Amino acid sequence: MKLTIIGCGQCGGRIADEFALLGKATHVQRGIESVTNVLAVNTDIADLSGLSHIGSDYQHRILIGGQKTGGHGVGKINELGADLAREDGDKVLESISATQHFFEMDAFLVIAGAAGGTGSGALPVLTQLLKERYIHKPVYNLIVLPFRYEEMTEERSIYNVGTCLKSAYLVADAVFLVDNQRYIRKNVSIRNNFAKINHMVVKPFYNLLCAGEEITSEYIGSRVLDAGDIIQTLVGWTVIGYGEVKLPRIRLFGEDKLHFREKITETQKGVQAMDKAIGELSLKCNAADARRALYLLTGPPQEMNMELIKELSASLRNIATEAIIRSGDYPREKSLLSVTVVLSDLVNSRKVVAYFTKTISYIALTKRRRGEIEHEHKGIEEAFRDIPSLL
Ligand SMILES: Nc1nc2c(ncn2[C@@H]2O[C@H](COP(=O)(O)OP(=O)(O)OP(=O)(O)O)[C@@H](O)[C@H]2O)c(=O)[nH]1
Ligand SMILES: [Mg+2]
Repeated sequence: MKLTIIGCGQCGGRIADEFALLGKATHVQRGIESVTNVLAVNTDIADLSGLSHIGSDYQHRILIGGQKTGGHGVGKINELGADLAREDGDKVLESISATQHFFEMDAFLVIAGAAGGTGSGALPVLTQLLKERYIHKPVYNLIVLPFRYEEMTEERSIYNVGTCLKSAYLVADAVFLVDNQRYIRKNVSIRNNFAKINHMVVKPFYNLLCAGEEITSEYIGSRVLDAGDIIQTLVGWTVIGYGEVKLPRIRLFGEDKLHFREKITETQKGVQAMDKAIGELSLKCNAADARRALYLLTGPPQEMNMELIKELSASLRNIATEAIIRSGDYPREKSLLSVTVVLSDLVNSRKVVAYFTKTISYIALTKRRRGEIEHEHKGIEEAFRDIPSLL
């Protein structure tokens, strides 16, 4: 699958930068073009300057609202981020239409942190512009949710998250949710952590994007998971996870056959990789809430057998009880088995509902502070309607 990536704001720009690196890696390591173009869009010149892998020309690092903000960001006001993206959206569309091989790409991925100002506001607006301009291409979002400490110390973050999630849900074909809190590792400074987190956020896409683009016959699986399968799976709230298990190779002397003990553990290893992928999902959620799911098994060709695939399908079916499951195998590794899992079309994501509820409380609180009368308690559907849209 080939993606065009647009990172908005600091968070979105940095994750897009990591995707640009992934694109270079698939090209150099496998001869595969998985990322056709990567852009960063920001109101902040310093943030744009800090990127490493995205082209440094004005068509790849796009400054919006430069005259209004002086290139210094929107200070967490996501309505302003949305307005500036609307005013300068043409810059982004022009840059995209100038992309070489544009028509080879399968979908857009627009990325931002929901709690900030620029990215949170620009993401839904740019998504809408892309949907209007390129009606036949799916537009996906990848939205990063804040750390717990940010929610506690910065009141406005919750409101930004609530309005960003609602607006994105209204326009995007699917929204990947990524919870920063899930990636916190102890004893690492935040600065290093961001680089690490971004790497972990992007890694699950590596095999997923490559699998359907292989042209060398030895790397083509018996069941190829291609862009069509991925597009059919991605709808609404979505999470992604990746897990791998190393394979010790004790070959029988002079033969290319497995020792019988290894053969037994091989299936267990596959299931172990699947369990890890589920354990490492980008947002904690209940797999039974997914209406669609897919998994991709990657490993050495001799490890890919029907038994293993059957076992993995059963293992995912056990937890994603309501989902249509698509799957594929990709014979592309030497000494590890890895599993990538996508759960999509999630109904009642608890975390999302909690954001909507908290956003409503925040709106009520600001109204009370301003001396405006607040109406009585509301159900979630009514609450969803009451959250302002950025579109
Ligand atoms: N995973 C990850 N999260 C980030 C990164 N940078 C910022 N964030 C998160 O993104 C949120 C803040 O959004 P930013 O992207 O900094 O804000 P912005 O879009 O630049 O908007 P303004 O600076 O307010 O104009 C917070 O929740 C941060 O924890 C990053 O590189 N990786
Ligand atoms: Mg910023």
